[in-house]
Amino acid sequence: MPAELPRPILYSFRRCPYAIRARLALLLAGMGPGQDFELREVSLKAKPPELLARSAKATVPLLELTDGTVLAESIEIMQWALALPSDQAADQSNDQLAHPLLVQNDGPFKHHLDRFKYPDRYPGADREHHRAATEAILGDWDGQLAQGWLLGDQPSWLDWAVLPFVRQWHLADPDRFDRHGGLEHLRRWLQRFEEGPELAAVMAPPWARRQAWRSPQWVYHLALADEWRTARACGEYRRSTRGLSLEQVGFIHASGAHQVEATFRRFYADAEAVLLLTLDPARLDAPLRWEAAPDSAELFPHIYGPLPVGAVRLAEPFGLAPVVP
Ligand SMILES: N[C@@H](CCC(=O)N[C@@H](CS)C(=O)NCC(=O)O)C(=O)O
Repeated sequence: MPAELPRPILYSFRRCPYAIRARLALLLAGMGPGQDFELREVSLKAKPPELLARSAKATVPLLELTDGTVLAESIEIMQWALALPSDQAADQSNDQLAHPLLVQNDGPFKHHLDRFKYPDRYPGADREHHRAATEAILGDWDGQLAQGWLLGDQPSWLDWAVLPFVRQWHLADPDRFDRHGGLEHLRRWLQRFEEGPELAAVMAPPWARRQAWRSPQWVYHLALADEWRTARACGEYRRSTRGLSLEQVGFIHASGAHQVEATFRRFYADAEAVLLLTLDPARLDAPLRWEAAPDSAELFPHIYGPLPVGAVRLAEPFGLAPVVP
């Protein structure tokens, strides 16, 4: 079999507006996940070690090029994908990062949007104040959209960069957005985006998945949801595999990133509520050994002791995607 050529790697998060703008740019540039780059959907609650190793801030999106270059800002990814000029020294007007509307979007608009959407996450945030601040900015943008798009009568990188954030405002309070006077141009602009094929494409597989990418540096365990609930209540998990305890087997069965589906098919396919636990080996107290299963030469991770709840980075519902005939 011919060796696979190295491809850029995109770390992304389905709902993140910065990641959406990066995926849109890659789509518009004619690139696709699985072909032109590898897509790694990330859980922001458990960022994979590979992402943490690439950037201290470890935000998504992040694009790692095959020569090791790391693009850790969504606008850099857009510049790269759309081959936008990015030479600040040559021409200030070509520097997308400095565009006043982008600066306003990524700065004050995003600041107020977050506090308007999630006032509970920001102690002391006055939702009405932040809503009014975002509405004032939207009103300004509406004036710019008289020609249809932010930079004229054709869509540009700036529209793709800003639209995912305005979409979030719409999702936060659809009734108010739809009734608001003075936002007619902006509503038409957003509606075209929300109903267009580009957004639909980048929000669905293969561009966006609901399950996180599995790092080969972690190990995985399939658990019945009620057994995991019991473990959380007492601080440690003591099941080995379906129907057998740690005491009966002597270790807890686990899988490597590439083995989860096969394990699921063998033991859990008919179970009702199955969770995939993502385990961080560095947080285990007991020894972890890769050992051959009794009837095969394939090595599996075995944990020789109870699993502390704190070693589980993620617990997500798991099932296999239906097979498309
Ligand atoms: N300036 C960055 C911002 C990216 C960003 O903040 N992404 C969020 C998700 S929407 C994130 O990764 N948050 C996780 C964190 O900050 O730890 C960009 O444009 O790419």
